[in-house]
Amino acid sequence: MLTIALSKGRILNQTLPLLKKAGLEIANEELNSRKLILDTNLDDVKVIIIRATDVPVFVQHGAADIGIAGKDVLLEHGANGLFELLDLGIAKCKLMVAATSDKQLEQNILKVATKYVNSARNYFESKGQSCEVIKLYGAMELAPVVGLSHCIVDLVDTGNTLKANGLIPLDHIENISSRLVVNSASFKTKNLQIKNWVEAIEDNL
Ligand code: PRT
Ligand code: MG
Repeated sequence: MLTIALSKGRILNQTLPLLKKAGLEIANEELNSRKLILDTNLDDVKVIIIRATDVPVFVQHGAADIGIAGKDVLLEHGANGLFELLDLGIAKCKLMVAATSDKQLEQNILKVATKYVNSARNYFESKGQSCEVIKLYGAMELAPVVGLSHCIVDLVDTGNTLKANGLIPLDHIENISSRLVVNSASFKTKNLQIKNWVEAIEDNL
């Protein structure tokens, strides 16, 4: 049995067609049901659909053999116990620093609001900039506007969300897209089955 963990939300809609092209289908009744473990057209493959941030956790601990999640989430989680095998090139965006003006970044200790605390800390440390990272779970764009922080680290696609909140994109930290990851133990014990799936997906990208 192979278990694949998918991120619900915007990544899911772009993942299902990729899986279908590789020969894996989930019936609409399954997708629309309240079940958390979904059957597929294949007897030996099950799919679980969970929050994006939980995908690397399930894969790291072997509760799922394969996972699909954003590079943002994977960077934040760390590479412990999992291998990144494929860039799926979907749900693309950029991890960026944004603020009301570039002057805001000129601080002895920069206050940064973000959901990506590890990525933010690593980025500013690598630049030799001292920072205080404030963890938020959403609406990061609000933080500089209400004086909670000097800047934010967040995902940017069109830039419309930043603009609507009076923020400008400043530093580019990382290009983000969704990646296929594999549990490192499963990669050994189920190597052939996993390799076949990865190749089938890759061939249809
Ligand atoms: O809702 P939940 O907390 O479970 O998770 P989530 O909200 O993180 O999930 P979801 O469905 O939004 O998917 C998030 C994943 O999609 C991220 O981990 C990325 O890998 C990927 N992705 C790609 C994005 C974006 N593009 C994106 N633009 N995730 C979020 N955004 C947001 C961004 O945070 C900002 O608020 O969209 C806004 C910016 O968009 P623009 O176009 O206005 O710049
Ligand atoms: Mg969401």
